[in-house]
Amino acid sequence: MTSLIPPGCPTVLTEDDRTGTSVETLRRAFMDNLFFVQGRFPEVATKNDHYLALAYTVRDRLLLRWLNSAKTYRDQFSRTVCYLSAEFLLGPHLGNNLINLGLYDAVAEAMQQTGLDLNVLLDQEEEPGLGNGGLGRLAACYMDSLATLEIPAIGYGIRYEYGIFDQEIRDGWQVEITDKWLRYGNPWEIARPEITLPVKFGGSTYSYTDDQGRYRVVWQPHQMVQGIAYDTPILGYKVNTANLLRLWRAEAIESFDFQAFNTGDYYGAVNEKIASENITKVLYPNDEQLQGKELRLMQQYFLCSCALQDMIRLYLQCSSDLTRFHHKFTVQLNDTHPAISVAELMRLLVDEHLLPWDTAWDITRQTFAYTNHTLLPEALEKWPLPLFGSLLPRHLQIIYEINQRFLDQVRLAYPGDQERLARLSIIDESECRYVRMANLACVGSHAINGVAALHSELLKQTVLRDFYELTPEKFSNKTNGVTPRRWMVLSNPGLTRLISNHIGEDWIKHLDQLRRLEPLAEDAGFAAEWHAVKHKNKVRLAEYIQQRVGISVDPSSIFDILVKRIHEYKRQHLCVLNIITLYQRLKDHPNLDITPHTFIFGGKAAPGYYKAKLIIKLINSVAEVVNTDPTVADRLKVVFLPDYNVTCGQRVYPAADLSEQISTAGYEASGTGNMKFALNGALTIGTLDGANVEIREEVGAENFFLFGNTVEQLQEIWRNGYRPWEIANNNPMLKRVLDLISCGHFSHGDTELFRPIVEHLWQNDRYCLLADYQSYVDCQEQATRLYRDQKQWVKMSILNVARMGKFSSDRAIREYCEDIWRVQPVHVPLADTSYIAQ
Ligand code: HBZ
Repeated sequence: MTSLIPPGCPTVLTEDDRTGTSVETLRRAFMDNLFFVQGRFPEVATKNDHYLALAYTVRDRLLLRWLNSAKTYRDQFSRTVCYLSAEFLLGPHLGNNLINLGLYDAVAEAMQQTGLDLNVLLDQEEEPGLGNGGLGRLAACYMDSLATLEIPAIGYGIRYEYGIFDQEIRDGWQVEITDKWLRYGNPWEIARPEITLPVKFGGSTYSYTDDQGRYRVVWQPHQMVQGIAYDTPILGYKVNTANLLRLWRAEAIESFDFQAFNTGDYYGAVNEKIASENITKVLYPNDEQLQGKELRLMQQYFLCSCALQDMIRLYLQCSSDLTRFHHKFTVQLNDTHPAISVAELMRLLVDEHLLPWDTAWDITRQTFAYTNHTLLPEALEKWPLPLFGSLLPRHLQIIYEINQRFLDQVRLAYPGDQERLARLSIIDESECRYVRMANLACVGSHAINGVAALHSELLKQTVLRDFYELTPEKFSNKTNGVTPRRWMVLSNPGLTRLISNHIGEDWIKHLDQLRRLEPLAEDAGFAAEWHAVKHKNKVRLAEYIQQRVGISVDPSSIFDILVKRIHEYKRQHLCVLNIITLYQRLKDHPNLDITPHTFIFGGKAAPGYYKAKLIIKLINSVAEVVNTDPTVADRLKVVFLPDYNVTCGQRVYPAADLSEQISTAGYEASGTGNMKFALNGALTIGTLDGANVEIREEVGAENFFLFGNTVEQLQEIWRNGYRPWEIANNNPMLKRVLDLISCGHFSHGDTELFRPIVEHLWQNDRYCLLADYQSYVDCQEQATRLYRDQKQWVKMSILNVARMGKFSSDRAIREYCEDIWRVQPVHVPLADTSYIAQ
C-alpha cells in the first residue's frame, strides 16, 4: 500500500489520533476536534460544540471501516443490495455508532475525564426524522442488519431539508412545527458535490430512426435539476463493514440559471432555483393516506432517477456490459414510492444505453423486487394520467408499452376475461384514468412480498389477488424484524447487562440465543433483578413525563403504553373507551380496589387527517378530566407524550409493562413497535393482526393477552350486516361511555366537538371498535389483575423476551438475502490504514 503522505514529510497525526480506541486517544481526539473543527477553547465551548467534537471523533473511526468496505466491494465487484426507499427513519447516530464500534464505555470514560457527561452530549443530537413511521424505520433497521451481516448494500433515499414535523400539543390539539434538523449541521454526512446527476421533468418527446436503423426516442424536458449525493456511513455491529446510505438533494443546474440571467431574467432564474430546490424541501407527512400532489411524484421520480443513474455509473466504472447489470445489483422497492424505477430503468437502458427492449425488460424484471406494506385499498398509490403524462411524458409511453405487452400475456392466460384484464392493467380506466403504481411494481419485479404471515396471505386474497393467480411463484412472506442493537443494547442498557451477565453477549448478533433465558424464568434471584431493571426504566420515564408534561405518575402502577402513528384503524380511541369505562367504574365505586394504572400515548397525526387529530384531542381531553379528579387520584393517570419519535421510543419501550397492539384484525400489515415492546419485556394486549399473530405463536398463547374478532369473524360480521348501534344499545356500560363523550363531559359541555368520532362509531364503525369493545375491556381487566401477581408477571415477561428471537431484523435480512436477493456476505479486512499516517 502506498501512503498519501510523502516520504520524509513530518506527520502531525499518529495513527491513534484518528483510529485509536483507548480512552486516552479518544480524549485527545475529542479535544483536538473541539479546537480544530469547532474552533473553541474548552472554557467557552457549548454543549453543541461538545456534541459535534465527539461526533467527529466517532466519525473518524467509522471512516476507516467505510473506506475499506467501499474498496473491498470495488475490488471484488461485489453483488450489492440497493434498498430504495423514500424514507429512512434513522434516529440519532451517536449512541448507535458507539454501540456498533464497541466504544460506548471507553467514550463515556473519556468524556468523564474531560468533565463531561456522555448522556448530556447524546441528548444534544437532533434526530434525522426522514420518515413517517414503521416503513421508514424498517428501512433503517434493515440497513443496520445488512451491515452487521456483512452484506454489501447501498440505501438510496431523499435528503429532506425538513423531516417529519415536530409535534406540539396546545390546548389538547396537535400543532405542527417545521423540523429544522439541519440547523446546527450534520456531522454524520459527507456531501459529494462531485457526484451530481441530471434529472429531467416535463416537456415532450420525439422519435426518429438513427443511421443504424434503430428506433430512437428523445425526451426534451421542460425542466432539469441536479441531484447531489450526501453520504452517511452505516456501520454494522462489531464488524468492519460500513455500508453507504446515499441521500439525494435537489439543486438547480447552474447553467440554467446563467442562461436566464444573461437574457436579463434575474427573477426567473432565481425562481427556477427555488423551484428546483423545493423538490427535496420537505417530507410528506402522510402515512397510508393519498394526497396526489405533483411535488410528491417529482420527489419519487427524482429519487429513482438519481439512484438508478448512480448504479449505472458505478457499474460502468468496472464493466461496459450492461446486460449483466442485474448480476451486480438487486434492488428492493420499499413499497410503491420508488416504483417508477421500473420505467426509469427501462428508459435508461433503452433510450440512453441503446439496449433492445426485450433485453432491457429482462434485466429490469430480474433487478427489482417489491415489498408491500398496506392492505388499505385507498392507500394504494395511483397517479392521475394527465399529471403523470405532463411530468413524465417518456415514462408514460414506456408504461403503455410495458402494459400492452403484459396484457397480451394476460389475454393468453385468461382468454375473454375482460374484467380481470381491467383489474390487472397498469392503467386504471375507470372514471378518470390513473397509473396504478402497485401494478407497475408487480409487473416489473421478480419477487413480491408482504411483511407478516397474515398480511402476505391477505395480499394474495385481496389487493394483489389477480397478480397472485397469474404468477404465484413471485409471492412470499418476509416477516419484519427490528434491530436489537438500537432497540435493546442502546435503549435498554440495564436489561442488556442483566441478560449478558447470564448468557453472554452472543444474543446481540444471534437473537435466537435469548432462548437460553427460559430456564431463568423460574429463578427467583434473576426475576428480582429483572423486576428491578424494569422498575428503574419506569422511574426514568416517570421523570421524563414529569419534566415534559408536568404530570406525576407512579412507577409502581402498570405502565400501559400505546405509541404509533394515529390512525382510525390503529384504534387509539378504543383504548380511550376502556379508560372511560375504568373511570366510570371508579366513579360508581370510589373504593373499588383496582390496579393503579398509567396509560401513556404517543404519536403524530397526518396534518390533513382531521379525525386523527380529533383522536389526539380526545385523549388529552379525557386526560384532563381524569388526572384532575381527586376520586381517582393515584389510581388512574392518562398521559399524552408530545412529539413521539425514535428518541422518544428509546425511552418508552424499556419502561412498558403492557404493549397495546389493538388494530382491527386485517388492517395492520405487520407492526414493528409490537416487537420492540416485547423485546424489552412488555406483555402484549392485542388482536390477531399483523405480526401479533406470530409474536403470540412464539411467546405462547398463555403469555399473550388476546382479544377481539379475527379477520374471518369480521368478514362474517360485515356479510351479515354490521349494526354497531345494536351493540351499543345492548351494552349499558358502552352506551354510557359513548354518551359521556357526546354530552360534553370531556369537552367543557361542548356537545359538538367529538360528534364526528362518536357518530361514526354508532352509525358505521368501519374499524369495528364496538364489535371488539367488550372483549377488550375484559382482556384489560384480566391483564391488570394478573399484574398484581408480580411473580407471575415477571415470569411471563422473561419468557416473552426469551422467545422473541425470530423478530430480529437480522433474521428478516437473511431471508431476503437467501430467497430474493441471492447475495452473500463479503468480509472487509481493515488492511489499508497506510494512508492515514506513517
Ligand atoms: O409499515 C407500515 C405499516 O403500517 C406497518 O404495519 C408495518 O409494520 C410497517 C413496516 O412494514 N406502513 C407505513 O409505515 N407506511 C408509511 O409510513 C407510509 C408513508 C408514506 C406513504 C404511505 C405510507 O405515502
